[in-house]
Amino acid sequence: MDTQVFTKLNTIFKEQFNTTPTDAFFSPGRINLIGEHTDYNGGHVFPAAITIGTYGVGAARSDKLVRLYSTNFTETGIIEFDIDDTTKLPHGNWANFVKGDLIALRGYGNKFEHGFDLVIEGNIPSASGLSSSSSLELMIGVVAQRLFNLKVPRLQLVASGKQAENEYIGVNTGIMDQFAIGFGEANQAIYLDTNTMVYEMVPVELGDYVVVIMNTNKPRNLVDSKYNERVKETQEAVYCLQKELKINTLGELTSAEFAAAQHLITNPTVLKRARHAVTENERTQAAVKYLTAGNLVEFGKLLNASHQSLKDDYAVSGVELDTLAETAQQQPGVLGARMTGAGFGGCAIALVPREQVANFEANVGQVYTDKIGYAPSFYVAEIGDGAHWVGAIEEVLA
Ligand code: GAF
Repeated sequence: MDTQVFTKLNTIFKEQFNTTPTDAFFSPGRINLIGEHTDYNGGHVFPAAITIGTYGVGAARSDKLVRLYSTNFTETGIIEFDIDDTTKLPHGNWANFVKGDLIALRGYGNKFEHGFDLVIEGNIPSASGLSSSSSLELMIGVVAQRLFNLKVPRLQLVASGKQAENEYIGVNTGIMDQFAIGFGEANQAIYLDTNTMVYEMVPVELGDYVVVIMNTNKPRNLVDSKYNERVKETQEAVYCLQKELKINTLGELTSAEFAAAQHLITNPTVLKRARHAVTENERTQAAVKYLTAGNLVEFGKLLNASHQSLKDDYAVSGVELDTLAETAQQQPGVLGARMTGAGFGGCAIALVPREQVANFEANVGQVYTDKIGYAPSFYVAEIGDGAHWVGAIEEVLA
């Protein structure tokens, strides 16, 4: 499969750039098992890299040009700029993620003495909330490592991706997506405390169950502005609580501590947002314990509770995600289901008995199509490795 994609990209590279690539790269997408909208609140997250993602073939240049081509956005053709040029491309241009990432990497003192050519192709469904943007950012990180021979720690690639998102694109995301894509390993999820940045790899052993990804296929609008609104609301909650508590983030509070101090938050909307951040952090810690102990039933219940909280308190769900998650929760043998990622469309996940997957997809698909007017898509999630250099092109194609 990979060889096929790289063979195709190798041909396109030659057609578009009239030269040959030297190296092949892959950067995955991610799902988040639980711990949603906690990463910019100093809480815990539990994401995993998946086997779908962004493929790339590239080569260093001797001049300072960067030339980019994506088979997913053929209408933009080749995008070309000087590697030192920081001017933003028009809003929505995919290459802004590349530029933003290069700027962030340079900010860490990395020197780019020359440019590069890169052809990419992603198989993450567009606007699915499986983090195609972080996948691209980390792709640029591993391309830079290889083609500029940068000896940078992986965490710097991760931080650069987040910085590109926050400072260049203008969405105040946390670090979960880039971290999952930077540090992912096959069959393991990452239990990360975003307050301390201490993390642990946790084997995802699901026995007779699989994680099914359910895509709403809803065109996503306003995600960025709504996302930034949630960031502000939870920051406001922290300011209110700081009148009496010595905290910097909501992730520092247990739900009992929060309950005792919640009178300090007078705005009912802000109160609900904060309650989600605090309770979701606790659910995440408990969920990891249950998964590690092999208690999938309790793990699944926490997935359901997470969805409820994201719907009622955090208001980042919507009729499409609710229909998928709530219909999934009622299917035979299903242990739990919830939206995954930022929300407002995108994907949900469900813990489904392997032998029930076909029935599950048929039933949930039918209910969703009847209610929403178009069909969802389903994929069985496979947890894969983080962003990496795949190899020298001639070896990859051999
Ligand atoms: C998006 C963001 F990029 C993440 O940082 C995280 O906040 C997530 O939404 C919600 O949990 O994917």
